[in-house]
Amino acid sequence: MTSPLVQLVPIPQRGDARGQLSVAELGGALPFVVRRVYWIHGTKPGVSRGFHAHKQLHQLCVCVAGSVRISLFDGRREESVVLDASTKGLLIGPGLWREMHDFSPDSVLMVFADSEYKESDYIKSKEDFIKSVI
Ligand code: T46
Repeated sequence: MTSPLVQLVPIPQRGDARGQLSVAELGGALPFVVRRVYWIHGTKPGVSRGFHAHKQLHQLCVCVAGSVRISLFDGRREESVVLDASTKGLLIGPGLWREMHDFSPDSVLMVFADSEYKESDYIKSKEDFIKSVI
């Protein structure tokens, strides 16, 4: 049986009368030590992003406001998921072509990564990616 490409992890939320607080911590929602955090916001209407894979990077994506659809492709299968709650984390490991579509105007996609930014870790050609995984 093949394992799903979309790996969702629940982000615990500690709500009280004041509102919500969500937490991603090592050993909880985060299976790796975080070395970088970035967030994608102010995405213009109709814009899609991504269109690359990573050689080694592991990431946890959480859409902390609004929504976005992320599609993952391993060279054979494609799966897609809508991130529309700050309680829904998506783990993306290496060897997956990722595309982000349908950003809502208010979306803030926060990404926790296990490595600093390295241009050399990107595979930006889909053809090269497919060759590397098949
Ligand atoms: C990913 C998806 C989910 C940096 O200087 N440092 C960084 O940490 C990042 C992530 C990007 N950049 C620079 C590189 C580009 O000049 O910011 C610019 C935009 O990055 P990029 O076009 O790679 O952004 P996306 O949204 O296509 O992809 C990003 C991540 O790069 C990627 O790792 O998995 O989000």
